[in-house]
Amino acid sequence: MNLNELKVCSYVSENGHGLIVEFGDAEFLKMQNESALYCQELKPYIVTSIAEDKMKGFLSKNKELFSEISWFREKEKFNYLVFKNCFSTKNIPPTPTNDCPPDTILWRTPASSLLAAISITGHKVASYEGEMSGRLAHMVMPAKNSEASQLRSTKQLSPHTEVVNGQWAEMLPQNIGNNLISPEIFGLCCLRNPNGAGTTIWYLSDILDHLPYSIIQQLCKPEYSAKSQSSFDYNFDLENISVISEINSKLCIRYSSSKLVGLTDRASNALSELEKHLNNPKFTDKVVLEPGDIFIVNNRITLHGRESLTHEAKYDGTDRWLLRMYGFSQDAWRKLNRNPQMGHVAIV
Ligand SMILES: O=C(O)CCC(=O)C(=O)O
Ligand SMILES: [Fe+2]
Repeated sequence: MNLNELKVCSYVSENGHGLIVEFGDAEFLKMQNESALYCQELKPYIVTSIAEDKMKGFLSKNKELFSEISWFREKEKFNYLVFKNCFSTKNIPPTPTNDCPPDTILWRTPASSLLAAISITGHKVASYEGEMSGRLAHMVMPAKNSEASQLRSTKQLSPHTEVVNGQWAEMLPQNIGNNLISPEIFGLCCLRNPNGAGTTIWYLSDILDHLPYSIIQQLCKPEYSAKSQSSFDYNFDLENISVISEINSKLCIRYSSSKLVGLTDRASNALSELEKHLNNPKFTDKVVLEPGDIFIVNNRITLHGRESLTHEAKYDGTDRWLLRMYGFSQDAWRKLNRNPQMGHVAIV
C-alpha cells in the first residue's frame, strides 16, 4: 500500500450527534515494532506520540476534518466521534476472561490507535490508582473472576457518565491535592463484538429540551452526592454537588442511576423525573461498535450505557471485547495529583 494514497472519508451520523471518520486501509497504523519496545502501560506518552504522528499524517491532509476532530469537545457540535477501520483486526488474540490484559503484545496496536485518537482530540490519557490497580487500558468484556464481576461485566448498563464522583476540573484551583477529577472524554476501542451488542447513549441536549425548567433548575442545585463506580477499588464520596452545571457558559452533566443520590426530597424528585426521561426509548440512542472501531465520547454532554451481554457471554475467547481509556483536558491533567514514577496514574 502506498500510504500517501490512504483514503479517509467522513460523514455525520444519521442522528446528527456523531462524526464518523473512516480509514480506507486499516494497516496504516503499523505499531508492531514500537509495541515490542514500548508498553503503553509503562510509557503511554511515548507510544501516544508515535501513534499520533502516524494518524495525524493522514488526517491533517483534510484540514477541515482535522480541525473538526481536534476541536471536538470544545465546539460541542458532536457528542461523539467514531473512527472506523482504525486498526487491523487480523491478529486479535482471544478475548480475556478475567480483568487482566492478555499475555501477548498483539492487543497493543488497537490500544495505540485508541491513544492516538484521544490525543488528536487534544486530551491526555490518564488512569486512577484506585481503579483496576491504575491500569491505563481497562478491559471491557464478560469476566468470570468472581460472581460479582461476572454480573457486573455482563448486565445491562444503565445511563451514566464516567467517574460520576469526580470534580469538574475548571471548578478547582491549581494544586488541589487529593481530589478526584473526572475525565472530559473517554474512548472505547472495539476488538470484537460478535452479536452486535450496542453501546447506548443519551444526550444532554434532549434532557434540556424535554424536562420542565423547574426540574433543570433543581438539578443545578448542589443537593446531590455521588459514590465511586463499581470498577473502583475504594469508595470516594463527593458531597453537595449538582447534576447539571454551567461552566464557562456551557452546560454539563454528571449522572449515574445507582451512584448519584439526592440529599433533599426535591433533589430526589428531580432525579426521578430525569430517570423517567432516560427510560423513554424515544430518547435512547445506540452505537453498535464493530471490530476496528474507536468511539470517543464527550463525557460532559453525553450519558452512556450498554445492552445486556448476559445471554451471549461464553467465556471461550470469542466474547465481545472493548478497551476503555480516559482523556483529560490539559487543565484537568495538570491538576491531577499524579504518581511521580508513573506520570499517567492519578493518585487519589
Ligand atoms: O460496553 C460498553 O459498550 C460500554 C461499557 C461502559 O460503559 C464502560 O466501560 O464504561
Ligand atoms: Fe461506562
